[in-house]
Amino acid sequence: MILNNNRIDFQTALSLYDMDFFELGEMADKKRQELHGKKTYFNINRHINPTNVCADVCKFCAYSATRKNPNQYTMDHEEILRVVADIDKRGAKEVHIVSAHNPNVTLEWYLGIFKKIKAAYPHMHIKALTAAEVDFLSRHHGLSYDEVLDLMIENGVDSMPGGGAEIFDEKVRDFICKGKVTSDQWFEIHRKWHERGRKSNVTMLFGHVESRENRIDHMMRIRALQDETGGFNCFIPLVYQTENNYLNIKAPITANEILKTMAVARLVLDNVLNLKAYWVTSTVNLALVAQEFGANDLDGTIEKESINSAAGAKSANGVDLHDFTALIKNSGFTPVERDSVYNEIRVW
Ligand code: V47
Repeated sequence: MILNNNRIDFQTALSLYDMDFFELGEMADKKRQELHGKKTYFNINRHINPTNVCADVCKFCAYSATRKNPNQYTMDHEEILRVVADIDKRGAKEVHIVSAHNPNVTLEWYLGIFKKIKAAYPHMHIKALTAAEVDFLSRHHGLSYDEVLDLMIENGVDSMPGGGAEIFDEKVRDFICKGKVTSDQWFEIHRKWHERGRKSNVTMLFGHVESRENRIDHMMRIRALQDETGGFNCFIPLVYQTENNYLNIKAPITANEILKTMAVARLVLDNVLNLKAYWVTSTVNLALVAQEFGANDLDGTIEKESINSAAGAKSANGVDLHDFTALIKNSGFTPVERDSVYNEIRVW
């Protein structure tokens, strides 16, 4: 297939899946090389998931304590600050803070985390609160989205992660996570965030009950908002992890379908600069291969991760920085440490 520089429409995007696998990979790689050459971005970051107590019930989630996981926890601020002190010493530049929707703690508990981190470590980038959390906090505390977003900024949040997007198709969304932030609300929150001059990411949870059409629809909705605001830094397809949850998917998605989806995303999302192969959900090995199917970002060292590892991902303890950069180099790419908004910090 030869694509000219015109925007890819829905049917063409769908037909990319039927192309020869390697030819599709080459097309995506060509686009990646035009945008980024051989650079693969990563950052030195740490995920903190301060509570797993959740008022919502998403069938794919193994992390929430109200379902199959009986082990509730809520970290106190001192514990969180100890973690940040430790990673700061070891060179981390970003904390990625995402929680469940905990109805038992105050709004001040959520916001105080950011305020205290920012006061003690002003240079630490805080990427925090998914649109699903913003929606929960707004409903639970009787605040508008504008008010919650302004409070986030006041308390030190720098950018928003892309979680809670799942699949935007309403029928699938109702099946996998009825009751939580709707697709329209998810976009409304990110639009408002971008209008404040802030950046965010956007994810897609795939490899469960969704169709290829649903994935393309998901990408097209992202492309439409990005045309308006330009506020998305990065698209992150998250591979569904099958364990300890209620979706009961018997056949996990194949590596071939994951790589095709990466390549299609690189070609369809012509206005989103970065495509992240999130090694946590794809495995490190497949993320390295994804570099040849359009991906130019491998997230980061992470150090600790609770949401995806609860559902079977081998990410509980992150990955060693030197192993990570060596793997990127050995696969023929150039590891470039970036900050949270994609300024280059160091070529490793
Ligand atoms: O929104 C939950 C997903 C997300 C499962 O913005 C699952 O840089 C796979 O959004 N299998 C949270 N995924 C993680 C997230 C994220 C991760 C890395 C980087 C960024 C970023 C954002 O985890 C949730 C949900 O879609 N998730 N359960 C599961 N069983």
